[in-house]
Amino acid sequence: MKEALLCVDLQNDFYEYGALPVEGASEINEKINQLLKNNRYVTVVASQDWHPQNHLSFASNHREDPFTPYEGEKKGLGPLLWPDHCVQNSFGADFHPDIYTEKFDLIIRKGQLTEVDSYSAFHDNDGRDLGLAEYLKALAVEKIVVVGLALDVCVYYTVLDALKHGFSVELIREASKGVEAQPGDVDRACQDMKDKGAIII
Ligand code: VGL
Ligand code: ZN
Repeated sequence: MKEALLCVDLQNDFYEYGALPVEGASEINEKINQLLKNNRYVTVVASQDWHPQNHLSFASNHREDPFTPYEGEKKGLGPLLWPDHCVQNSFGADFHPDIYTEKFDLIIRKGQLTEVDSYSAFHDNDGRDLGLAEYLKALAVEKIVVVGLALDVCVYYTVLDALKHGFSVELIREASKGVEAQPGDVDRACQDMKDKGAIII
């Protein structure tokens, strides 16, 4: 079975020193680099959160505090507003310097439209296709191994979309960490991914 490795949002802003820090994020790098170096994948894809400074997922653009619920009408935003993060061409949007990015074959940049967020690497939160499923199917990929940040946000939505597209999905738990904006988010996300057919190892 042909396998792809999908590295979700391994960007400075999601590490301990970043704008939207994920606790323990740097602990996943060694495992991810091992996977990147083993050359068993048909292709290695990385997603990159890539927002304009005026992005409406940023609490600052609503004069609100980060992590407050989004209460507007736009269906491509929410449920939460975030700190400013992964602004296009900023240090925070760069991949972590320790990650072997030379192994990436394709980079999917998401969240570029001001009024729409994109948690999944497959579709934005409005349903717009980012081209990843077609790319993987053209390579006859059947199974996707998923790693990265954040387990309870972008990894979670990416895994659900991968399952919807008919791929087998394996999430490597030691190579992913969550934001846990609400206590229990990581456990709930893992349970839901399992219920929908993902393998968590
Ligand atoms: C993410 C919140 C906002 C993520 C991206 O990569 O999990 N989370 N934008
Ligand atoms: Zn974002």
